[in-house]
Amino acid sequence: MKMQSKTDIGMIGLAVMGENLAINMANHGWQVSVYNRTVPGIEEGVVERFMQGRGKGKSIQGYTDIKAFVESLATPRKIMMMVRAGKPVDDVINQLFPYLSPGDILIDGGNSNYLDTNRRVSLCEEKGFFFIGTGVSGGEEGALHGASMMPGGSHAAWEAVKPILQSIAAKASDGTPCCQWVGPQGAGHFVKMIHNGIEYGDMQLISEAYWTMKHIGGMTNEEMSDVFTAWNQDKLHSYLVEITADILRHQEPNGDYLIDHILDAAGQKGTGKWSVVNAMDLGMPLGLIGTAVFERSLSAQKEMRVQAARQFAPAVQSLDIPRTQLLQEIFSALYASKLVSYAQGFAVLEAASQTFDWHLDMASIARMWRGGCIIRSSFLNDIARAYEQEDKPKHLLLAPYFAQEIATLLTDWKQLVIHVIQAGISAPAFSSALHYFYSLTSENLPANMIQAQRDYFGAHTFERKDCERGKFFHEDWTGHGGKTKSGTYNV
Ligand code: NBP
Repeated sequence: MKMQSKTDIGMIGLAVMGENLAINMANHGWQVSVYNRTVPGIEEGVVERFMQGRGKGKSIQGYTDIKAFVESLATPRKIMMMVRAGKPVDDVINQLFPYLSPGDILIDGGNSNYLDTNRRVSLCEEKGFFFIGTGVSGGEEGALHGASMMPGGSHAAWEAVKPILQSIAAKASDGTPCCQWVGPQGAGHFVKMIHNGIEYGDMQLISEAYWTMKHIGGMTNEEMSDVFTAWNQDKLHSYLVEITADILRHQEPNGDYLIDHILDAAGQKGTGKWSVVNAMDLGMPLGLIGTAVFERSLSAQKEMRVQAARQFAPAVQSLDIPRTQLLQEIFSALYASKLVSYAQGFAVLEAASQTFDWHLDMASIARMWRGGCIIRSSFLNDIARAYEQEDKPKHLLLAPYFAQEIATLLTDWKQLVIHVIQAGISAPAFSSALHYFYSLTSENLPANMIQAQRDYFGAHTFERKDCERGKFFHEDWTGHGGKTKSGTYNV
C-alpha cells in the first residue's frame, strides 16, 4: 500500500465553513487532512461525500477515524476545528488529547465564547499543547476565497500557523492579509464577538434607512436599490450596503420582489447578545448594538406585534419632505450612527484590553476588518488612521477627522430623527445613536438626581461638584435618617 505523505494541517468539521476553508487551504498549496464525526442517525458519509465531490482531485486526504486523522499530520500538528461552538469544541478537544504530542497546535475557528477560549488555552498549555482561538468572518464566500481572521491565544504557536492562516485570509486593497495576531487568551474571539456586534448594529442601521426611505419617502425597491448603489461608491462603501442594493432589486420568477415576501422576524445566534453582556460587565455603554439585539428580539415577537398593531392601529403620518432633502437626512443619520456604533465597539475593545491586559492594537484590528469580513468597508481605513496618530484618540468620536464628520452630519441627522418621530415609524438605532452623542458631549447630565435618589433611599453616598473626586458624602435627607453609609463600589 502506498504511504501517503504527512499533511500540513488538519480540518475537523465539514459543514459549510470547514469544507470551504479546507478547499481554500488546498487551493493555496497546502496538504490538508479532513475529518468529520460519523454519528449514526445524524448525517453519515459526510467525509466520503466531500472526498467524492468538492474535495476530489485536491491535495486533501479524508478520514473518518480521528486517530488516523491525527497520525496523518506532520508534527507539530496543526488542527483547525470548525464545529459548532460550545460543548462540541470541548468534545473534539477531549477526543484529540490522547493522540497529540507536546507542541501540537489546536485552532478553534468557530464562534466560541472568549471565556471558553481563555479556559481552553490554559488547559491545552498545561498539557504541553498550544491553543489558538481565531474568529473567522466572511461566511461561505470568505471561507473559500479569503476570510478575515482574528487569532489569539498561545502566542508561541503563531509563527507555525501564520503562513497557512495568512495565505487563506482575505487581502486588503494594499495587500495586507486580514489576519494578524490579536492577543493572548481569548482575545481573538473577543474581537470577533465585537465584530459581530458591530455587524448587528450596521444591519439594524441599514434596515432603518431602508424603512425610512420606504415609509417616509414612498420609494420603490428599485429606487432604494439605486440609492444604496450610489452610497456604496462613496463614504458608506461597504459589503453590507452593496448587498442591500442587490437584495432590494432581487425578483422572484413571477416578478415579485423577494424582500417584500420575507417574514419580518429576525434570528440571532448569540454573538450580538454576548457583545452587550460583556460590555455591561466592563461597565461600557454599547447602546447601539444593544438596540440592534433587542430590535431583533422584538421583531421575532411577530404575533404579539400583529395584535398590538391592530389594537393601536398607528397610522404612518405622511410628511412633505423633498426627496433630495430626505435622502440627505437619511444618509447623515446612517453615517453618523455608524460612527457612533464603531466608536462604542472600539471603546469596549479598549476597556477589555486594559482590564485583561491584552495590549490590543486598535489600528491593526480596524485594518484586519477591511477585507473578507461582513463589516468590511472603506471607512475602516479612517478608523485605522485615527488610531495610528501619535496622539491616540481617547474616544473615536474625538479623533479630529471623525469630530469634523459628525459636525457636518449633525443637523440632518437630528432632522431625520425628528421626522421619524413625526411620521410615527420605528428607527430606534438612529435615535439611540443621537442620544448617545448628546450624552457623550454633555458636560452635565441628570445623573446628579440619580445619585441623590440613591443616597436618599439607600445611603449610597454621592460626590460633590465643589469637592475633589473620590470624597463621598451622605445626607440625612428626611431629618430622621441615620449617619450610616452604604459601601461605595461599582459593579
Ligand atoms: P455548524 O455551526 O452548523 O457546525 C456543524 C459542524 O459541527 C458539523 O461538522 C458537525 O458534525 C459538527 N459537530 C457538531 Br454540530 N457537534 C459535534 C460534536 N459533538 N463533535 C464533533 N463535531 C460536531 O457549521 P458552520 O456553519 O460551518 O460553522 C462552524 C463554526 O464556524 C461555528 O462555530 C460557527 O458559529 C462558525 N462560523 C460560521 C459562519 C457561517 O457563516 N456559517 C461564519 C463564521 C463562523 P456533523 O456533520 O456530524 O453534524
